[in-house]
Amino acid sequence: MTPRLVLVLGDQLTSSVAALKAADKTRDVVVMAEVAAETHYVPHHPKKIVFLFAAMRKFALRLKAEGWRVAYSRLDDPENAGSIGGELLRRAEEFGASQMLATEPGEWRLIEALNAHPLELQLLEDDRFLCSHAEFDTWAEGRKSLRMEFFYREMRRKTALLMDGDQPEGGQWNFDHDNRKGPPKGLAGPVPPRFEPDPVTDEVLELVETRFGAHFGDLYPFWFATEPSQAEAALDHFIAHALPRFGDYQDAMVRGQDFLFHSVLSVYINSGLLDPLTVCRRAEAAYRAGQAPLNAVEGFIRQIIGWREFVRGVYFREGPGYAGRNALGHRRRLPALYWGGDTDMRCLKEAVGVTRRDSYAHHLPRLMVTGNFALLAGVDPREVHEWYLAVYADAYEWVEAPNTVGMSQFADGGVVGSKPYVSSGNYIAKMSDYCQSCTYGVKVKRGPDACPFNLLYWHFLLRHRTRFAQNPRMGQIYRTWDRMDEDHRAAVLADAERLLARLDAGEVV
Ligand code: FAD
Ligand code: DLZ
Ligand code: SF4
Repeated sequence: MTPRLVLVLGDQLTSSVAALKAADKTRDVVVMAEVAAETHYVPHHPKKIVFLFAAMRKFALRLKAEGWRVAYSRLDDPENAGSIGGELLRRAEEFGASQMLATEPGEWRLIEALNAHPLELQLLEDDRFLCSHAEFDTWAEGRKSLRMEFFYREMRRKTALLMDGDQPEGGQWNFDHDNRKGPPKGLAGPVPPRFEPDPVTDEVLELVETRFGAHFGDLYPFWFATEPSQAEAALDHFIAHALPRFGDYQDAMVRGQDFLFHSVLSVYINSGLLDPLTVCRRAEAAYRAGQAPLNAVEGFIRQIIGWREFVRGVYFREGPGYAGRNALGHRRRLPALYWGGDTDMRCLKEAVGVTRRDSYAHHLPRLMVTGNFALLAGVDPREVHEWYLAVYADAYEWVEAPNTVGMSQFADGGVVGSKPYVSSGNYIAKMSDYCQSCTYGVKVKRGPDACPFNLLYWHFLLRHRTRFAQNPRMGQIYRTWDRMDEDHRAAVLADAERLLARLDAGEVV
């Protein structure tokens, strides 16, 4: 029998991925390829590229050890065709194959490329998720709006995680109101384990240093796990040292504390090194053993079986044009400070700083600092989306786009969230220690020293008054504005205009 090609992409690194489960070890050839097209469609952070290539190379070695025939293409192989489609054609010729098996990629871009490929394709749904496309569509059908909370309850019932019979453990589904504590002075979390690069990773580090030195982001020190046993050690460490306080300080941001009590596991879960349900069961076991409180464990599990599954459902249901949406008509260029340019805003300096160092930032800097600022300033959501997709090691479009285009930029017009996540400097001051060392005054409402978030907050709301004034959760904000002194209102808007003009002129803000 002629062999079939079995495509395994860089974020499908587990033997339980659908295409491998459907393949025949004695007949088929696994195709894995490091290709320029995937590294360049956005300028990925060098740490992300090292992580993927090192994890891919090690996965290929494990597959070979298990008896698979693997055709692995390195980026610097002279015959490398430069794209996934090109490599499939080259391997088809080499092995005399005319058919291929693939697991559905997490980006429409690649799904479309595979569907248009001349080889005969069997495309299998990625069943590493709890909720299939059909199940999500059934849940979503006929609903006026999609709300994560109701979807999440379905997932709790389906998995039986934190259930007490048919009731939620502790008598309520969601303990979010316990999870909004600002950081007390001196708050410090454990540092996630760091893994010394081994010879495989060292070789990739050299390659990436030569080829991607110009991309935004620090290559060294490289500390990510690149194989399942290391990722499991990172999970163990999180459960023992950070999970107990995950809930309390989920929204806190502290200078010099890049991770606080967050798990830093998304990079491993999204690439296949960790199984999401196993991660949740480990967290639940810690609760049942009295090692972590319910608000922490429920909050953590909700992120994975709730938000993670929900945004994936939205991405696939909304279709290929989703990442290009721009419901608010925002057109501003992304300011240079996102790529490491200078800024006087302490919060942005911190958020971009950790992103540059570690290809990571936890949810709050992503949502309430870089995301909030881009939305308030009216940056083109396409540019914002491409930035998030490039700079974070956990970013693939299925999860990044609904979070950025939807949750953070409201560019989908309200599919992911019912109202935009915007705030003035007040919220950042409450949840962080950033404002204490900022050039701007968070309590200053206008004038050159005013916190830019304070100015742009009102500018945003007024720009979009027609759209948002009718939103029942936002009417009160507009009433507050209307009650302010007229001269004050005019001064705030004029200052905001000046600030935006300075941003457009490339001045340091
Ligand atoms: P923890 O806080 O420890 O959370 C535990 C796990 O829950 C995460 O590992 C992740 O798997 C899951 N999770 C938490 N929040 C979300 C969410 N909103 N959507 C999906 N999964 C979630 N997450 C990505 O995995 N990839 C992205 O490209 C990505 N882009 C984002 C862009 C923006 C603008 C925003 C606001 C959020 C984005 N997120 C993304 C969601 C979230 O910020 C990250 O999952 C989280 O910060 C990863 O760090 P952690 O592993 O320490 O998470
Ligand atoms: C992100 C990425 C990068 C940078 N490089 C590769 C690669 O060379 N080969 C590969 O198979 N996958 C890579 N990936 C991940 C793919 O882009 C990913 O599979 C899609 O984004 C779909 O989720
Ligand atoms: Fe950010 Fe404003 Fe606080 Fe400065 S004062 S850190 S700009 S929120």
